[in-house]
Amino acid sequence: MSNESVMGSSLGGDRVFPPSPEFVAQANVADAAIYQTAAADPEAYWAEWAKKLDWIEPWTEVCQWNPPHAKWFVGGKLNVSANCVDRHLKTARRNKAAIIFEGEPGDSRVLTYQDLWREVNKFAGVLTNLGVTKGDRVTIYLPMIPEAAIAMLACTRIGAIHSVVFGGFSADSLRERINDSKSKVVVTSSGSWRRGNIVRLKDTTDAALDGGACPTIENVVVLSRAIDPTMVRMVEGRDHWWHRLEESAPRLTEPVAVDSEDGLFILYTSGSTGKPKGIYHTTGGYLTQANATFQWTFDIKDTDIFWCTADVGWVTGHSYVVYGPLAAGATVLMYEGAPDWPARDRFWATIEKYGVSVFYTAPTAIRSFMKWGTEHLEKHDLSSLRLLGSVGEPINPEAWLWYHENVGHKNCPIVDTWWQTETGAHMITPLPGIVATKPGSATRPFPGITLAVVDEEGNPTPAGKDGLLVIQKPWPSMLRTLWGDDERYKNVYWSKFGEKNLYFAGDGARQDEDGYLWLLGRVDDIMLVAGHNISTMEVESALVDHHAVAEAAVIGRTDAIKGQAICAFVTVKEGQTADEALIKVLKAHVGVKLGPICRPDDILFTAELPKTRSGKIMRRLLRDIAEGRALGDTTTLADPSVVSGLKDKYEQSE
Ligand code: 6R9
Repeated sequence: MSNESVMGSSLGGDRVFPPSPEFVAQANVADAAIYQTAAADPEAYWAEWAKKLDWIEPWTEVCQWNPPHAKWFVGGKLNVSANCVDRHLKTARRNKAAIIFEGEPGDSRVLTYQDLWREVNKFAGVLTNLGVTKGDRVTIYLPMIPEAAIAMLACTRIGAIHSVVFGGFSADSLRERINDSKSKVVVTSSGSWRRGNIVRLKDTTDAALDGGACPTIENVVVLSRAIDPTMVRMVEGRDHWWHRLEESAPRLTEPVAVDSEDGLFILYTSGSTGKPKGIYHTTGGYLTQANATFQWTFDIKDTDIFWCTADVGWVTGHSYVVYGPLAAGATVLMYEGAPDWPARDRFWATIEKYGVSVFYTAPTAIRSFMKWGTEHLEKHDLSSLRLLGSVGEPINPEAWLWYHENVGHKNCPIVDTWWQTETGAHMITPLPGIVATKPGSATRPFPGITLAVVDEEGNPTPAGKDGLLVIQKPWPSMLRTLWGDDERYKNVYWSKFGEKNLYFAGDGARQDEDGYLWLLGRVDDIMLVAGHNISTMEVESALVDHHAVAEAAVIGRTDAIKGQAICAFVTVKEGQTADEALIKVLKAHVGVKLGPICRPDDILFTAELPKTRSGKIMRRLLRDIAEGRALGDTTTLADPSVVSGLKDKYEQSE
């Protein structure tokens, strides 16, 4: 990782986009001195943010750091649902929309803060009646509907720890997560809508539980959606309809006082090998940083309509659909279904329908929109938008510019936010009123975050050199451990640099002369070609830069001479011909953009790339294909047929 980057300004660092004077004039943060203030005393700075929450008992110490274990706001007591709901009722926000819901078939609902308060109270009563108490785990397996947020908040009201499992996961994945967390209750729905089809979540839940496969589960709560309730199998004594349970539940449940370091949630992330990691977050620090980053990164005002397209099954849905927006008293939009249903303009129609002002999505979605063409956007008035965000993967400069021009009509700042399930909230992102952006760079750490790019020994790398991203000081919303496996927690995140106590994020990065951070993807994805470190991300960006290319995934395959050879899997835009001539053109294009060393050795065209269900490209599987190995774990793939198809195609091309 210590080699000089061979790529110069290939990531697009040559263009700088300062915020407009109009944006600056209204920005929540307009004075760059905040960076120095926060850096001078991060604990004092975070304590100021924590004070913006309602505490039942004050903390006695801001941060206790016994590497690698941190405690924040030690001794403080609070309740998350009281912070996300009750406290807004005392203000003018009482009748403000908390959640605007758009169902895939076009059904729509608005819950004010008062409505949300009523629903959270009732469902907290349901959970209590089922015997759930403080510290118990509840698995939530729901689609993107308001009840997902209601169930999460109801858990927090009584101090239960939730484990949300993405509604697209299989019975096996659900079972593994229920058993690892030893949940008492599963909350699910009979069904949900996806691309005009009904997803039968209750059937999957049954498949996970049947035959006593989840011995800790005592009750299943089923919300009725999309399926005639008489057609849903209900197991006597175990399964109960949500609305029936509410009939006999108390209308009010007082929020319990929870210790700042009591558990808030577990969220499983799939490691590249082995069983999923149960990322464990606690209460006070998490809520503090979710609230802070939500308000500052997105420059949130009371008048904003905020739309984060992530599912609540991912951390982005936890922090920026539920906890950040509701702690801040904002209005958040939740959309149930697919971006291309009933047509490819659904997102733009939805932005127009509700007047969305801040829009937060992922590069994988942006690349699909690019592939589909701009005619879908042109049908809609997107002038309500004032800020755009990106999360999940490095955003290719080409995709950034497309987003800027076609969605942001060239006057919305773009916040490219780097963070992880483990970090709980944004760690690297521009503050849109004070940081000029560069397409492809997540810019600089959020105030109060101390991080660096280092070499294999943990020493900072000079500007322009590739290295490893590490976090140097504990931060409020950091994971506290891996659920039930503290040894693994220490090994995965803290062992690489030993005594230096640096959090190893697993991502490659580089800092430029201006101190801007460029994320290079997972370290496992960085190639070593003839002694040069080449980031898969940069070759992908060079390919996507060509007008014919929609998306690219690049991997290094073992090569006897060069160590690794560069192998690219490419999808083309609609109307482009994928042929031998284009392969030649693309190889030459990358050679010119990045230098001859970066020219792909092989290019294979494909209709789809293998992705995780949260939209990240699974390069590990592409390496398996290119190196002729049996495929590794494919359970987190969105569409397993994509890889098997690719494997056949690759073998034929050799
Ligand atoms: C929030 C989320 C974390 C990994 C992370 C990195 C990649 C996320 C990124 C980004 C470059 C960004 N990642 N945001 N890479 N620029 N803006 O996605 O959490 O699902 O745990 O994934 O995603 O590789 O390490 P999670």
